[in-house]
Amino acid sequence: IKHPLHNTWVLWYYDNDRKKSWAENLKEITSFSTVEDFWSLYNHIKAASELKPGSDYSLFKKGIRPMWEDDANKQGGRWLISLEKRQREIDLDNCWLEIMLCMIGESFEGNADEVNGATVNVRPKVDKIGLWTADADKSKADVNMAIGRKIKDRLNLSNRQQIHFQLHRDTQTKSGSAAKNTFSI
Ligand code: M7G
Repeated sequence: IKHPLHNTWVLWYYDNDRKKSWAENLKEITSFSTVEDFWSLYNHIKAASELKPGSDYSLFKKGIRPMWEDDANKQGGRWLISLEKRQREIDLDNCWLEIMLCMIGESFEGNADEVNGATVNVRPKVDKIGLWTADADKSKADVNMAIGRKIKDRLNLSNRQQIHFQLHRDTQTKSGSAAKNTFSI
C-alpha cells in the first residue's frame, strides 16, 4: 500500500517559447498524491539544473494554477531564494527538492494551509526558487515569517544568504527592476 500525502500536488512545466504567450507556455505535466508516486516522478524527470535556461518547474496544490491571477494567489506573495549560477550544480537541485519535500510533507506545522506551491526559475544568471503563500496581508505577517524561518532552517541557508518576501502585487507591477521586499531574513 502506498503512503498517502495530505494533499494532491500538480507539477507544471514552463517552456520558454517566444512565439507563445506566458500562459500558453505553462503546461500541466502530472499530479500525484502518494510518497511513492512523488519519488517515481522525481526520478523520471530532468533535474531543475538540467532544464534549459528560461524554463520553470512549479509544484502547486491541485486546483491552484501557478500564476498571480489564480484566486488563491491574488492576495499572496512569495519567499524568494536567489541562487547564483555557480550554485546551480550543487545547491539548486538540493534546495528545490527540499522545498518540495517541505510542501508535500506538510512541514510548515500549523501554517501548511497558507502554502499554495513553489516555482523554480532556471535563468541565465540567477536562478530563483519561490515559495508562494496565500495571504500577504499585514495580519498574516507572523504566519509568513514563520514559513520563511522554516525554509531558511530546512534549506540550511547561511545567515549571509538572505531570503526576501515579496507581494505578487508588487512583483507584477515591477517588471524589470527588482520588486519591493516586504520582509527579509
Ligand atoms: P518570471 O519568469 O517570474 O521571472 O517573470 P524572470 O523575470 O526572472 O524571468 C517573467 C515574466 O513572465 C513576467 O514579467 C511576466 O510577463 C511573466 N509572468 C511570470 N509570472 C509568474 C506570471 C504570472 O503569474 N502571470 C502572468 N500573466 N505572467 C507572468
